[in-house]
Amino acid sequence: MKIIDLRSDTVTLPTPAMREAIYRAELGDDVFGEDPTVNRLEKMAAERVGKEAALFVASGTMGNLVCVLTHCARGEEAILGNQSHTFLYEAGGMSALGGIHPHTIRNQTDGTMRLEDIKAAIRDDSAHFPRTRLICLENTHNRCYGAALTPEYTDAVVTMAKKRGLLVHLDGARVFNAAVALGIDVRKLTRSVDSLSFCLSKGLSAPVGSVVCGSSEFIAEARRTRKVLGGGMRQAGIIAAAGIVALQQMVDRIAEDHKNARRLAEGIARIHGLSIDPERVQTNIIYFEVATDRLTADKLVTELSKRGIKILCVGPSRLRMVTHYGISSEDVDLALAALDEVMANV
Ligand code: TLP
Repeated sequence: MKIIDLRSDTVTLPTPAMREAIYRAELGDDVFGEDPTVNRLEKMAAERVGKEAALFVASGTMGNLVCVLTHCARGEEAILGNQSHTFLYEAGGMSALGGIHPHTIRNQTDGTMRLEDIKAAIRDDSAHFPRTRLICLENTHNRCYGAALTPEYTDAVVTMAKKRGLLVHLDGARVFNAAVALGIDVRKLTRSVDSLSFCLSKGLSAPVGSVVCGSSEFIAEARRTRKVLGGGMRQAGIIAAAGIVALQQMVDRIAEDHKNARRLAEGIARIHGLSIDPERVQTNIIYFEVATDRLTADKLVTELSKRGIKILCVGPSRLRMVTHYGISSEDVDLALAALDEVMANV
C-alpha cells in the first residue's frame, strides 16, 4: 500500500542530489573549525538571511535553546507566545537548563502577539521582578495555521524592543515558507532580529540540522553554548552537505507545497462533517476539525491510516496535515478521496 505521510514536513527524506553531496562531502573536525563543508554551509546560510555569521546545530530545538541561553542569564525573562513551539514543545529547555523565566502572551490567530500586550509584559526595574531580556517570535507560526508574520510586524516588534533595551530572537524553523508565501526575500523577515534559527530538515528536506544566525559576536558566544549542550559535532559536514543542497535547490519549490496545502484545505471544506477555513492556509500547515459527534479525531486518524494516509491528531476534534517535498498533487487527490470515503461512512 502506498503511504502518504502528511503528519509533518519533518518526515521528508533527502533528495538524490543530497545523497550524492553526502557521499562526496569534504570533511574535517568541526570543533576545531576545520570541516570545510560545515564552514561552507554556515557562510552560505549567513549570507542568505543577511547576517554576519552562522552556526550549524543538530535541530530546531537546539537552535532556539542555544539562542535563548546565549541571550539570557539565569533569572532573566523571555517573552514569548502562549502558542509558540518554544513554549509548548521544547521540553521547557530554557527553564530546565538556563533558569530562564518564560513569560507568555496570547498569540493572535495570525501568529502575532499584540504590541500593547508585549509592552505590558515588559518588567519595570524592581528587585521583585525578573529582568526582561528577550522577545521570541515564530515565523511561520506552527500552531497558528502556519501563518506568515510580515516584515512590517517583525520590524515593529524589534523597534519597540530596542527602545526598551531588549533583544529579539526569531524561531524561523519555516522562515523560508514565510518568505515564499509573502513573495519576498527572506532577509526582509530576518533583517531586524538579533538572532534566528531556521531548519534545514523540514520543508527544505535535509535529513538533519538547523542553522543559528546573528552577529559574529553573538555566534562566537553561541558556539560556546552549543558546546555546553554537547552539540559540538565532529565531521558534521556529512550532514551539512545535504543542508547546502537544501539551500541551493529546495527553497523555491516550497511554493508547490503551499499550492497543495491550499488545494487540500479547499477539498476538506467540501467534505460534510469536517470544518476548515481554507483562507487561513497560507503556507504548508493545515488544521481542521471534525464537526460531527459521530467521529473523534483519533478515530479519523485510525481510519485514514488503514488507507495509507498518515495525519496527526492534535486535540479531541482537531487534526493537522502538512504538505512537503514527499507529497505530490496526486497524493492530495488520494488523501481527499480517502477522507471522503471515511466521512461518507460515519
Ligand atoms: N515542529 C515539529 C513538532 O515538534 C511539532 C512539527 O512537526 O511541526 N520550531 C518550530 C516552529 C517547529 O515547528 C519545530 C518542530 C521546532 C522549532 C523544533 O524543531 P526540531 O524538531 O528540529 O527540534
